[in-house]
Amino acid sequence: MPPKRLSAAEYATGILAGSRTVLGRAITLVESTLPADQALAQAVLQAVLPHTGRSLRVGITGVPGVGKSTFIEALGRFLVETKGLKLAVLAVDPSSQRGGGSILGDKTRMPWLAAQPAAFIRPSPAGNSLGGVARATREALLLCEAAGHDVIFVETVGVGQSETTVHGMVDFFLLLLLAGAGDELQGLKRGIMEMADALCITKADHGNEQAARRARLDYQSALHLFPPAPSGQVQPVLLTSAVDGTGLAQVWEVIETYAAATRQSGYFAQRRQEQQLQWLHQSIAQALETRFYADAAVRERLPTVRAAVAAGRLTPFAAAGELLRL
Ligand SMILES: Nc1nc2c(ncn2[C@@H]2O[C@H](COP(=O)(O)OP(=O)(O)OP(=O)(O)O)[C@@H](O)[C@H]2O)c(=O)[nH]1
Ligand SMILES: [Mg+2]
Repeated sequence: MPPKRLSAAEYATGILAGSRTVLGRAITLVESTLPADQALAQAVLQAVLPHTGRSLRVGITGVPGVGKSTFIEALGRFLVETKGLKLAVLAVDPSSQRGGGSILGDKTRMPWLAAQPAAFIRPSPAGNSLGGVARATREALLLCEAAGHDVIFVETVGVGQSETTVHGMVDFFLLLLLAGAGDELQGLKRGIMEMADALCITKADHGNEQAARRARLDYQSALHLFPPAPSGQVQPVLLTSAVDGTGLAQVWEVIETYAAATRQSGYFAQRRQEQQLQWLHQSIAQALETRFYADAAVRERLPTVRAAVAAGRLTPFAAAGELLRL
Protein backbone atom coordinates (compact mmCIF):
# COMPACT_ATOMS: atom_id res chain seq x y z
CA MET A 1 0.00 0.00 0.00
CA PRO A 2 1.46 3.40 -0.91
CA PRO A 3 2.13 5.68 2.07
CA LYS A 4 -0.59 8.14 3.01
CA ARG A 5 -0.44 11.41 1.14
CA LEU A 6 0.93 14.15 3.39
CA SER A 7 -0.25 17.74 3.49
CA ALA A 8 2.17 20.58 2.77
CA ALA A 9 2.32 21.38 6.49
CA GLU A 10 3.08 17.73 7.34
CA TYR A 11 5.89 17.67 4.78
CA ALA A 12 7.33 20.89 6.16
CA THR A 13 7.18 19.70 9.77
CA GLY A 14 8.84 16.41 8.88
CA ILE A 15 11.61 18.06 6.89
CA LEU A 16 12.35 20.62 9.59
CA ALA A 17 12.41 17.85 12.19
CA GLY A 18 15.11 16.15 10.12
CA SER A 19 13.10 13.12 9.00
CA ARG A 20 15.01 11.47 6.16
CA THR A 21 11.91 9.61 5.01
CA VAL A 22 9.88 12.80 4.67
CA LEU A 23 12.81 14.59 3.01
CA GLY A 24 13.15 11.77 0.49
CA ARG A 25 9.43 11.84 -0.26
CA ALA A 26 9.44 15.63 -0.62
CA ILE A 27 12.26 15.37 -3.17
CA THR A 28 10.24 12.78 -5.08
CA LEU A 29 7.40 15.29 -5.05
CA VAL A 30 9.51 18.11 -6.53
CA GLU A 31 10.79 15.69 -9.17
CA SER A 32 7.25 14.79 -10.21
CA THR A 33 5.83 16.36 -13.35
CA LEU A 34 2.18 15.80 -12.35
CA PRO A 35 0.44 19.18 -11.94
CA ALA A 36 -1.11 18.17 -8.57
CA ASP A 37 2.31 17.12 -7.23
CA GLN A 38 3.88 20.32 -8.49
CA ALA A 39 1.31 22.46 -6.74
CA LEU A 40 1.88 20.58 -3.48
CA ALA A 41 5.66 20.76 -3.98
CA GLN A 42 5.51 24.54 -4.34
CA ALA A 43 3.46 24.79 -1.14
CA VAL A 44 6.06 22.69 0.70
CA LEU A 45 8.92 24.81 -0.65
CA GLN A 46 7.17 28.00 0.33
CA ALA A 47 6.63 26.64 3.85
CA VAL A 48 10.29 25.73 4.39
CA LEU A 49 11.74 28.75 2.56
CA PRO A 50 12.55 30.72 5.76
CA HIS A 51 14.75 27.79 6.84
CA THR A 52 16.81 27.61 3.63
CA GLY A 53 19.99 29.35 2.54
CA ARG A 54 22.21 28.44 5.47
CA SER A 55 24.31 25.72 3.91
CA LEU A 56 27.48 25.96 1.89
CA ARG A 57 26.70 24.76 -1.64
CA VAL A 58 29.60 23.13 -3.43
CA GLY A 59 29.52 21.97 -7.06
CA ILE A 60 31.91 19.25 -8.19
CA THR A 61 32.54 18.68 -11.89
CA GLY A 62 34.99 16.83 -14.12
CA VAL A 63 34.98 14.35 -16.98
CA PRO A 64 33.37 10.91 -16.46
CA GLY A 65 35.57 8.70 -14.32
CA VAL A 66 37.79 11.53 -13.03
CA GLY A 67 36.80 10.47 -9.51
CA LYS A 68 34.02 12.86 -8.45
CA SER A 69 31.97 10.39 -6.42
CA THR A 70 35.03 8.91 -4.72
CA PHE A 71 36.25 12.42 -3.94
CA ILE A 72 32.90 13.37 -2.41
CA GLU A 73 32.90 10.17 -0.36
CA ALA A 74 36.39 10.96 1.00
CA LEU A 75 35.89 14.70 1.58
CA GLY A 76 32.42 14.02 2.98
CA ARG A 77 33.84 11.49 5.41
CA PHE A 78 36.43 14.03 6.54
CA LEU A 79 33.68 16.60 7.13
CA VAL A 80 31.45 14.21 9.05
CA GLU A 81 34.21 12.65 11.14
CA THR A 82 36.46 15.57 11.93
CA LYS A 83 34.18 18.59 11.53
CA GLY A 84 30.94 17.05 12.75
CA LEU A 85 29.05 18.43 9.76
CA LYS A 86 25.83 17.15 8.24
CA LEU A 87 25.87 16.89 4.48
CA ALA A 88 23.77 16.11 1.45
CA VAL A 89 24.95 14.86 -1.93
CA LEU A 90 22.87 15.61 -5.02
CA ALA A 91 23.64 15.00 -8.67
CA VAL A 92 22.77 16.57 -12.00
CA ASP A 93 23.06 14.13 -14.85
CA PRO A 94 20.57 14.96 -17.60
CA SER A 95 21.80 12.06 -19.70
CA SER A 96 20.68 9.58 -17.08
CA GLN A 97 17.46 7.79 -17.82
CA ARG A 98 18.23 5.57 -14.86
CA GLY A 99 15.44 4.49 -12.63
CA GLY A 100 15.56 3.38 -9.02
CA GLY A 101 18.59 1.17 -9.69
CA SER A 102 20.84 4.21 -9.84
CA ILE A 103 20.31 4.87 -6.14
CA LEU A 104 22.22 1.71 -5.55
CA GLY A 105 24.85 2.80 -8.08
CA ASP A 106 25.52 6.15 -6.42
CA LYS A 107 25.39 4.67 -2.96
CA THR A 108 27.88 1.94 -3.73
CA ARG A 109 30.32 4.63 -4.90
CA MET A 110 29.83 6.33 -1.54
CA PRO A 111 29.46 3.35 0.79
CA TRP A 112 30.68 5.07 3.95
CA LEU A 113 28.50 8.17 3.51
CA ALA A 114 25.52 6.05 2.51
CA ALA A 115 25.61 4.39 5.90
CA GLN A 116 25.81 7.66 7.88
CA PRO A 117 22.84 9.33 9.52
CA ALA A 118 24.75 12.62 8.99
CA ALA A 119 24.80 12.20 5.20
CA PHE A 120 21.94 12.17 2.73
CA ILE A 121 22.63 10.94 -0.82
CA ARG A 122 20.24 11.48 -3.68
CA PRO A 123 20.99 10.52 -7.29
CA SER A 124 20.16 12.75 -10.24
CA PRO A 125 16.51 12.99 -11.13
CA ALA A 126 15.89 11.33 -14.49
CA GLY A 127 14.72 13.65 -17.17
CA ASN A 128 15.08 14.45 -20.80
CA SER A 129 15.52 18.20 -20.41
CA LEU A 130 18.36 19.80 -18.51
CA GLY A 131 15.95 22.54 -17.45
CA GLY A 132 13.69 20.03 -15.74
CA VAL A 133 16.56 18.23 -14.02
CA ALA A 134 18.00 21.57 -12.90
CA ARG A 135 14.73 22.76 -11.42
CA ALA A 136 14.24 19.56 -9.47
CA THR A 137 17.82 19.66 -8.15
CA ARG A 138 17.59 23.32 -7.10
CA GLU A 139 14.41 22.56 -5.22
CA ALA A 140 15.89 19.41 -3.67
CA LEU A 141 18.83 21.54 -2.53
CA LEU A 142 16.47 23.91 -0.70
CA LEU A 143 14.70 20.98 0.96
CA CYS A 144 18.04 19.57 2.13
CA GLU A 145 18.96 22.95 3.59
CA ALA A 146 15.69 23.14 5.45
CA ALA A 147 16.45 19.67 6.83
CA GLY A 148 19.59 21.14 8.41
CA HIS A 149 22.42 19.99 6.14
CA ASP A 150 25.48 22.21 6.55
CA VAL A 151 27.11 21.36 3.26
CA ILE A 152 25.47 20.36 -0.03
CA PHE A 153 27.58 18.74 -2.74
CA VAL A 154 26.21 18.74 -6.27
CA GLU A 155 28.04 16.33 -8.58
CA THR A 156 27.80 16.81 -12.32
CA VAL A 157 29.54 15.39 -15.35
CA GLY A 158 31.80 17.91 -17.06
CA VAL A 159 30.58 17.46 -20.58
CA GLY A 160 28.01 19.70 -22.21
CA GLN A 161 25.86 22.21 -20.44
CA SER A 162 25.24 20.64 -17.07
CA GLU A 163 28.29 22.22 -15.43
CA THR A 164 27.03 25.71 -16.32
CA THR A 165 23.72 24.76 -14.76
CA VAL A 166 25.33 23.53 -11.56
CA HIS A 167 27.61 26.57 -11.44
CA GLY A 168 24.37 28.57 -11.34
CA MET A 169 23.22 26.89 -8.13
CA VAL A 170 26.33 26.70 -5.95
CA ASP A 171 28.56 29.01 -3.91
CA PHE A 172 31.78 27.24 -4.80
CA PHE A 173 32.55 25.34 -7.97
CA LEU A 174 35.37 22.79 -7.99
CA LEU A 175 36.79 21.27 -11.15
CA LEU A 176 38.49 17.87 -10.79
CA LEU A 177 41.24 17.00 -13.23
CA LEU A 178 43.59 14.14 -13.96
CA ALA A 179 47.32 14.35 -14.45
CA GLY A 180 48.90 12.96 -17.56
CA ALA A 181 45.64 12.12 -19.26
CA GLY A 182 47.15 12.88 -22.65
CA ASP A 183 46.08 16.37 -23.62
CA GLU A 184 46.99 18.61 -20.71
CA LEU A 185 43.69 20.35 -20.76
CA GLN A 186 41.71 17.16 -21.46
CA GLY A 187 39.63 18.80 -24.12
CA LEU A 188 38.08 20.92 -21.42
CA LYS A 189 36.42 24.01 -22.63
CA ARG A 190 38.20 27.10 -21.46
CA GLY A 191 34.87 28.28 -20.06
CA ILE A 192 34.77 25.51 -17.44
CA MET A 193 38.20 26.41 -16.13
CA GLU A 194 37.19 30.05 -15.94
CA MET A 195 34.03 29.16 -14.04
CA ALA A 196 35.88 27.08 -11.44
CA ASP A 197 36.68 28.59 -8.04
CA ALA A 198 39.45 26.01 -7.63
CA LEU A 199 40.98 23.20 -9.68
CA CYS A 200 41.95 19.94 -8.13
CA ILE A 201 44.26 17.34 -9.66
CA THR A 202 43.00 14.12 -8.18
CA LYS A 203 44.32 10.54 -8.07
CA ALA A 204 47.68 11.99 -7.00
CA ASP A 205 48.74 8.61 -5.62
CA HIS A 206 50.23 5.23 -6.60
CA GLY A 207 53.20 6.64 -8.50
CA ASN A 208 51.12 9.36 -10.09
CA GLU A 209 52.31 12.04 -7.66
CA GLN A 210 54.99 13.55 -9.81
CA ALA A 211 52.80 13.77 -12.89
CA ALA A 212 50.18 15.42 -10.68
CA ARG A 213 52.63 18.05 -9.48
CA ARG A 214 53.65 18.76 -13.05
CA ALA A 215 50.03 19.07 -14.13
CA ARG A 216 49.48 21.47 -11.27
CA LEU A 217 52.18 23.81 -12.61
CA ASP A 218 50.70 23.58 -16.09
CA TYR A 219 47.23 24.48 -14.88
CA GLN A 220 48.58 27.27 -12.72
CA SER A 221 50.23 28.87 -15.72
CA ALA A 222 47.14 28.28 -17.86
CA LEU A 223 45.04 30.12 -15.27
CA HIS A 224 47.35 33.11 -15.43
CA LEU A 225 46.18 33.70 -18.97
CA PHE A 226 42.60 34.18 -17.85
CA PRO A 227 41.11 37.40 -16.56
CA PRO A 228 40.71 37.53 -12.74
CA ALA A 229 37.67 35.66 -11.39
CA PRO A 230 34.60 37.84 -10.64
CA SER A 231 34.85 36.70 -7.00
CA GLY A 232 38.14 38.60 -6.70
CA GLN A 233 39.69 35.40 -5.28
CA VAL A 234 42.60 33.51 -6.78
CA GLN A 235 41.74 30.10 -8.22
CA PRO A 236 44.07 27.68 -6.43
CA VAL A 237 45.20 24.42 -8.00
CA LEU A 238 45.18 21.60 -5.46
CA LEU A 239 46.41 18.02 -5.36
CA THR A 240 44.38 15.23 -3.80
CA SER A 241 44.03 11.52 -3.52
CA ALA A 242 40.59 10.32 -2.54
CA VAL A 243 42.09 6.88 -1.92
CA ASP A 244 44.72 7.81 0.67
CA GLY A 245 43.15 11.08 1.79
CA THR A 246 45.96 13.39 0.69
CA GLY A 247 45.00 17.03 0.34
CA LEU A 248 41.40 16.76 1.50
CA ALA A 249 41.93 19.01 4.52
CA GLN A 250 43.50 21.63 2.24
CA VAL A 251 40.55 21.47 -0.15
CA TRP A 252 38.20 22.17 2.72
CA GLU A 253 40.40 24.97 3.97
CA VAL A 254 40.32 26.58 0.52
CA ILE A 255 36.52 26.32 0.40
CA GLU A 256 36.11 27.78 3.89
CA THR A 257 38.56 30.59 3.21
CA TYR A 258 36.74 31.40 0.00
CA ALA A 259 33.38 31.44 1.77
CA ALA A 260 34.69 33.71 4.53
CA ALA A 261 36.38 36.12 2.11
CA THR A 262 33.40 36.38 -0.25
CA ARG A 263 30.94 36.77 2.63
CA GLN A 264 33.10 39.63 3.83
CA SER A 265 33.32 41.25 0.40
CA GLY A 266 29.61 40.83 -0.32
CA TYR A 267 30.26 38.66 -3.38
CA PHE A 268 28.77 35.57 -1.70
CA ALA A 269 25.35 37.23 -1.24
CA GLN A 270 25.56 38.91 -4.63
CA ARG A 271 26.20 35.59 -6.40
CA ARG A 272 23.21 33.98 -4.68
CA GLN A 273 21.02 36.93 -5.57
CA GLU A 274 22.06 36.73 -9.22
CA GLN A 275 21.34 32.99 -9.17
CA GLN A 276 17.85 33.64 -7.79
CA LEU A 277 17.10 36.14 -10.54
CA GLN A 278 18.51 33.82 -13.18
CA TRP A 279 16.28 31.09 -11.79
CA LEU A 280 13.27 33.42 -11.94
CA HIS A 281 13.86 34.16 -15.60
CA GLN A 282 14.45 30.51 -16.42
CA SER A 283 11.21 29.61 -14.65
CA ILE A 284 9.31 32.25 -16.62
CA ALA A 285 10.79 31.04 -19.89
CA GLN A 286 9.96 27.42 -19.07
CA ALA A 287 6.42 28.22 -18.00
CA LEU A 288 5.78 30.31 -21.11
CA GLU A 289 7.11 27.56 -23.33
CA THR A 290 4.96 24.93 -21.64
CA ARG A 291 1.86 27.08 -22.00
CA PHE A 292 2.68 27.90 -25.59
CA TYR A 293 2.94 24.27 -26.67
CA ALA A 294 -0.13 23.32 -24.64
CA ASP A 295 -2.29 25.89 -26.45
CA ALA A 296 -4.97 24.27 -28.63
CA ALA A 297 -4.66 26.71 -31.53
CA VAL A 298 -0.87 26.36 -31.56
CA ARG A 299 -1.09 22.58 -31.50
CA GLU A 300 -3.47 22.60 -34.43
CA ARG A 301 -1.44 24.99 -36.54
CA LEU A 302 2.06 23.76 -35.65
CA PRO A 303 2.33 20.80 -38.08
CA THR A 304 1.42 22.98 -41.08
CA VAL A 305 3.84 25.71 -40.05
CA ARG A 306 6.61 23.17 -39.42
CA ALA A 307 6.11 21.72 -42.89
CA ALA A 308 6.23 25.20 -44.44
CA VAL A 309 9.46 26.03 -42.61
CA ALA A 310 11.03 22.68 -43.49
CA ALA A 311 10.15 23.18 -47.14
CA GLY A 312 11.65 26.65 -47.11
CA ARG A 313 8.37 28.42 -47.89
CA LEU A 314 8.30 30.35 -44.61
CA THR A 315 11.13 31.76 -42.51
CA PRO A 316 11.40 30.38 -38.94
CA PHE A 317 11.12 33.92 -37.61
CA ALA A 318 7.89 34.65 -39.48
CA ALA A 319 6.53 31.22 -38.49
CA ALA A 320 7.27 31.84 -34.82
CA GLY A 321 5.57 35.22 -35.04
CA GLU A 322 2.48 33.69 -36.60
CA LEU A 323 2.23 30.99 -33.92
CA LEU A 324 2.81 33.47 -31.11
CA ARG A 325 -0.01 35.69 -32.40
CA LEU A 326 -2.37 32.74 -32.01
N1 LIG B 1 44.01 5.76 -7.42
C1 LIG B 1 42.90 6.48 -7.30
N2 LIG B 1 41.76 6.06 -7.89
C2 LIG B 1 40.65 6.81 -7.75
C3 LIG B 1 40.65 8.02 -6.98
N3 LIG B 1 39.41 8.55 -7.03
C4 LIG B 1 38.66 7.72 -7.79
N4 LIG B 1 39.40 6.67 -8.23
C5 LIG B 1 38.90 5.57 -9.08
O1 LIG B 1 38.46 6.11 -10.31
C6 LIG B 1 37.29 5.43 -10.80
C7 LIG B 1 36.16 6.41 -11.06
O2 LIG B 1 35.78 7.02 -9.85
P1 LIG B 1 34.37 7.71 -9.64
O3 LIG B 1 34.43 8.37 -8.32
O4 LIG B 1 33.27 6.79 -9.88
O5 LIG B 1 34.39 8.80 -10.79
P2 LIG B 1 33.23 9.83 -11.22
O6 LIG B 1 33.93 11.05 -11.72
O7 LIG B 1 32.26 10.02 -10.12
O8 LIG B 1 32.56 9.08 -12.42
P3 LIG B 1 31.13 9.34 -13.09
O9 LIG B 1 30.14 9.61 -12.00
O10 LIG B 1 30.86 8.10 -13.86
O11 LIG B 1 31.33 10.54 -13.99
C8 LIG B 1 36.95 4.40 -9.72
O12 LIG B 1 37.46 3.17 -10.12
C9 LIG B 1 37.68 4.91 -8.48
O13 LIG B 1 38.05 3.88 -7.62
C10 LIG B 1 41.89 8.42 -6.36
O14 LIG B 1 42.01 9.45 -5.68
N5 LIG B 1 42.98 7.61 -6.55
MG1 LIG C 1 30.16 9.75 -10.05
